[in-house]
Amino acid sequence: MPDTTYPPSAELAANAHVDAAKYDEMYAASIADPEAFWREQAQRTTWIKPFTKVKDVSYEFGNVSIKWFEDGTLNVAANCIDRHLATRGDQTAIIWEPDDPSEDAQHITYNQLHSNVCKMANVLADLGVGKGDRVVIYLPMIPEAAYAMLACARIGAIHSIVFAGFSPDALAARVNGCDAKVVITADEAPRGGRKTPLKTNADQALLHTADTVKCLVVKRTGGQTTWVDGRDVDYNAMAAEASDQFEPAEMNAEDPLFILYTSGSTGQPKGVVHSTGGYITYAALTHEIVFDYHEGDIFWCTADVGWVTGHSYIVYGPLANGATTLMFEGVPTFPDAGRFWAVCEKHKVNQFYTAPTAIRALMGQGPEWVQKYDLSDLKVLGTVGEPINPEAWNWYNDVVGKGNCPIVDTWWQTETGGHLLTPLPGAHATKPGSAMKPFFGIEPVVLEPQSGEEIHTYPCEGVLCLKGSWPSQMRTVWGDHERFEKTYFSDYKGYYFAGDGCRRDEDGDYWITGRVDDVINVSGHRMGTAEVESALVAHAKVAEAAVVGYPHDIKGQGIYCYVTLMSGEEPSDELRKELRTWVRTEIGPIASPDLIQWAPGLPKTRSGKIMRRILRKIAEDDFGALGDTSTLADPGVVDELIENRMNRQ
Ligand code: 6R9
Repeated sequence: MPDTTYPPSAELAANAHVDAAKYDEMYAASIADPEAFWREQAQRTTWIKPFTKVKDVSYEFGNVSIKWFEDGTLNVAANCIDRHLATRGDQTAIIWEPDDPSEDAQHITYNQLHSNVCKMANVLADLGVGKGDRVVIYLPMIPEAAYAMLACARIGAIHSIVFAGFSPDALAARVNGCDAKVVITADEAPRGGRKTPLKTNADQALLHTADTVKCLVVKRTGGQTTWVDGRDVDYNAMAAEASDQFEPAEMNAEDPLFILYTSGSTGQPKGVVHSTGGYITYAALTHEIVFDYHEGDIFWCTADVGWVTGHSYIVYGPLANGATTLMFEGVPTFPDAGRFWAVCEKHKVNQFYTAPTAIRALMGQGPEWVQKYDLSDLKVLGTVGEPINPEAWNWYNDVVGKGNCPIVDTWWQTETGGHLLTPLPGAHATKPGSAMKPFFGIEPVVLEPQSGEEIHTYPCEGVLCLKGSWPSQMRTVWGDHERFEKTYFSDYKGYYFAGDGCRRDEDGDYWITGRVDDVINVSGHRMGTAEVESALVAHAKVAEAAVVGYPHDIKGQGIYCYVTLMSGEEPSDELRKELRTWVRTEIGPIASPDLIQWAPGLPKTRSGKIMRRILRKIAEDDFGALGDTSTLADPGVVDELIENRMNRQ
């Protein structure tokens, strides 16, 4: 528990959408009568046919079904664009800041957004994309990424964005996973002064997909790409000819808006499916309330649209609110460690939303990089993706916010579509490291991990679950509803199980303690240890591998791999290098092992299960407290691993 809490300034609280009294009143109302609360909140969405039914939800294992506003119809692109045209057609919708600061930024108005999205929709329709079809988007952080998302929404097609840092194999798996008709990519993705050959990656991926998949190529750098006639389509040439009008499709509230693949504790990433009506309502509401967004503000979320944060808080939430949203192509440290603050100054950013890993990396570069810039337009700071350590929180608060900007530490997941736990900037006295309070309509519970009983005492610690539903909850796993139920509704019956542990303090505020499953969080990116393990064992020289997270100063967690080689293979530095490259090509650079330890054997139970708990302790150098090792088949393995742990690199 910190000694200090940080209340909002009187001025901010007075002008905020929600102050302390209003939070209490609205939260209580949202729990007492969720139907009435959400019926009213959903009026912020423009419906073609208004809904009559608010929700129909069952968390009963074997029969899980989640529906919101189910008889309403709407179009998300019309909500994000068309309805703003009469009042704010000439207002900037998207500010685009390129990787290289010497290149011009772009200001795209709502009118221009409309025309560009309609053109993209016409191009996709020409390629045969219709309602319900899947489109994979594999693009850099360029305006066309937002056009592509909204063009799909306009048509009623389902987009699935694959982060541009993913490898051809990962791309192919996702294209095949959802049977996409089209992959939208670009020639190259500039990032941090380097260029990723996106089209070349797509070419490799498309060798492993159906022959009918088309590849729509956006020109970004003009770099050379090979061209497959009949498959590849030049976006810029088509768009130049396309009409700038496209009638938005009437979609049911429960039609899928997008699929986003995310890591779980086992096997292949799963396709998280989000709905149309509930998702847009919740993304817009949380964007306005959590960041206290006001008319005319410039909002910047530094995420990539390849992650859920970019979906909800670069594109859908802000645009549904008629906001000005900043889209940044680059990285925090290029051309130098002052880039974030240079962009804040240049575009007069009012709300800034980033990840703890970026804050920690910049903190290490010293305060002078921040102090060089005028950050007086900043009002609210946000963080997301992993627990933020109090040291980084304090630096963010003091050096970036100058003690004047409330920090919203927002806890949520790909699966939740929007923020679930967070302080509100005008309402709560924040605590460094705490995600604080439930958002409206959210009922967190702390369960005793073994019994699954709700803990009602304060303070307490356990696993974090949610009682009841909220509009932007994921609806299913694409093509595998059983997996959806098993992952989220089987361990603790009657609840949504988030996979995180948490503490609730004496004031009732929540502190996320991290994942309780085999998911690790590397620089705010989720990774299943099983994914890295299967990449490693796919290498011809690897017999077995076990992967765990360990504390890492900048990344939060690093990837620690125990590798057993095939008999006859010798450990070497070259092999280590080879395995790193191997994992990077199998999954992508974000999965690159930080440490590899050669392990002649792995600690296993008699039934053959790897005891990761022990491997985690050794990785953390905490082998004095290994706990119960009596079920190990061969306890000698553990001593060997401890003795030889210094061979990790
Ligand atoms: C939005 C996003 C979800 C996992 C989640 C948790 C961790 C996210 C956090 C946080 C502590 C926060 N997480 N926000 N942990 N404090 N404010 O990150 O989605 O990529 O699906 O990751 O990230 O462990 O379960 P996603």
